[in-house]
Formats: sequence, C-alpha cells, structure tokens
Amino acid sequence: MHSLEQRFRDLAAQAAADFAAANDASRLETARARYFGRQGILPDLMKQLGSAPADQRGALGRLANEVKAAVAAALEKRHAEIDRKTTAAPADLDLTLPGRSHRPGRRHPLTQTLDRIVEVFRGLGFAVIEGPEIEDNWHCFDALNTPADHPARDLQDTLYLKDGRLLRTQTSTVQIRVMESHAPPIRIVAPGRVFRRDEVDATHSACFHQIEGLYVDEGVSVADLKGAVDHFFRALLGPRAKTRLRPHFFPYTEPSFEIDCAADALGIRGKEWLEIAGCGMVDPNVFKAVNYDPERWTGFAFGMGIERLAMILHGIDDIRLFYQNDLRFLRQF
Ligand code: 2NM
Repeated sequence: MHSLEQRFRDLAAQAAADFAAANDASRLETARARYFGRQGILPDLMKQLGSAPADQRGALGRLANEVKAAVAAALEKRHAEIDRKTTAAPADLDLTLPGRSHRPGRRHPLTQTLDRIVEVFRGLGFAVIEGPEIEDNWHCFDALNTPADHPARDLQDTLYLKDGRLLRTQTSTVQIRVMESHAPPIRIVAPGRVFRRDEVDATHSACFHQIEGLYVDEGVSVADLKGAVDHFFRALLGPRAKTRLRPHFFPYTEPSFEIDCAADALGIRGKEWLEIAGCGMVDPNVFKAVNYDPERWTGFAFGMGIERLAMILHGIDDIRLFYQNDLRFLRQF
C-alpha cells in the first residue's frame, strides 16, 4: 500500500484526468462529488492525516492543502471550459442576417374613424355614452315621437325579438335614457351598433355603426347647430370643408335637416354635394316624453353613419369590406 504522502501526490494527476474526461456539466458534477463530496476521496485522506506519525504531520498537512487547492483549481478551470462551450455561438450563426420584423396590429378602420369623430366632439365638451343594443319600443320609437304607424316600426325594417323587444335602429335610444336619468344641461354623443332589416349589398348592412349627438340647454338655436356642424366637419376633413343644411324630415326633430358636404373638398368628382349626416332641433314632444319642460329647454341633435363616413374618407366602394377581416384590406389603414 502506498504511503499517505504518495496517495496525496497521485491525487492531483488523477483528478485532472477525471475532470478532463467529463465533457458536460452533469458529468463534471459527478467527478466533483467523487473528490469533494462528504464520502469523497479528499475528506477521506484528510481524516487519515490525524493518524500519521507526529513528526510527519506538519509536512503532510501542508502537502494536503496544496493538493486540495490544485484539485479545486483544476475543477474550476474545467467548469469554465464547459460553460464557454455551451454558451458560445454556433459556427453557422450569421449575425449580419436581417432581423425578424414585428407586425404590430392596428385599430380597425371603423374604430379609427369613430375615434377621430369622438375626439372632435370631446373637444366641444361632449361626453361619450353607451347604451344597450336590445331595446324596447318606448326608447326606440315612442319617446322619439315616432307614431305607431310609422314605416320605420314595420316588421319589414326593424328586427324584433319574440318577446316584443327589438334591436335598436339608431342610438338616439341612448339619448332618451340619458335625458330620463339626468336633468339639463346635457352634452353627449352616443356611438354604437345599430340594426336594420336590410338586404345586404355594397351600401347596406343589417348591422352598422352610428354616432348620434345631443345638446340641451337654455337658448340653444339652429345657429349653434350650424356652428357645431361646420366646426366638426372642418376638424375632420380639413379647413376647406364646406357644409350645407338641406330641409328634411325626422320624427324626433323640428326643424330637421340633412347635412351635405361639398364634394370637391373631399377630392370627389362627378357630383357637387354628398349627404353625410342628419340633424335638427329636438322636437318638443321628445322633451315631453322625458319630462323636460319644452318651454324652458331647447336643443339640437344629429346622427351619422360611421361606415358611410369612412367610405367617403377613404374612397371605399363596398361596405362589406369592413366586416370580412381580409388583411389585404385592413393593412391599408
Ligand atoms: C339623427 C338626425 C336628427 C337625434 C335626435 C335625438 C334625440 F334623442 F334627441 F331625440 N338623438 N338623435 C337625431 C336627430 C339623429 O340621425 C340621422
């Protein structure tokens, strides 16, 4: 049997060979445990130092410490080599290749159009309110001064549920709800989906989007209405935008107007004016329906279709494009 001194001296070379043979982190860990573990070779030899002859113990102790430090250094060195091997870039990695580009999403063109509209009205002090899509006859028709025999109430035009409720045909239902629950003054816009029993074609959809607005206070006049309309379309379409009010009829306003926009400011040729929205002074019967005193309060209201406006703004010729989710269409906005 070798002397303790010889076994210490052999140990350094043996450990260096063991570590070199370990070619991944888990094998190196096994080798480490063989030397430094609780039952390992080094602790075992250290224990035997105690039973060495007293006159040799000092020299053996120093040798033991040197060997232990050498084995630890060899282990550390092999650790570093294996780390470098596993994290180094593979030889075929080409850092000059173009990166993978992100494809960020964007808002739907109808949402973009609505957001622009809402921004202008917020600038005029209008609050944005939403309401239910399933409504009753009162909020959709009766309170809006639309008599029982009005064609809009017909089964041909409106989608009714079995229980007599209906899908709202305009968002004025929201204005009625706000007036029922709030005293004047009122300044709101109500965007949202509306539903009509329409044959679907390039310019009609059974479900589309609208925004309607309402301003009620003392002394509100047609001049305020015209001022707001002009401001809105100039803010949306540019300072050259020109609008006119053309007499019309709505059950809920008197007088009522259609709002036309000059076609040339929109870059559209072939006609002089485009119908773009409707408006009017709130009919006193609507105020009576929500218990507002029609002698004290006056107000204007307006409404427009988001799809129609987006189609005019972007030169889109088929309303169905908005709902098909075809990325070739959507990526253009
Ligand atoms: C329009 C045109 C004209 C309108 C009326 C009301 C209410 F609730 F105050 F009576 N809200 N919206 C209105 C008036 C809507 O859309 C073409």
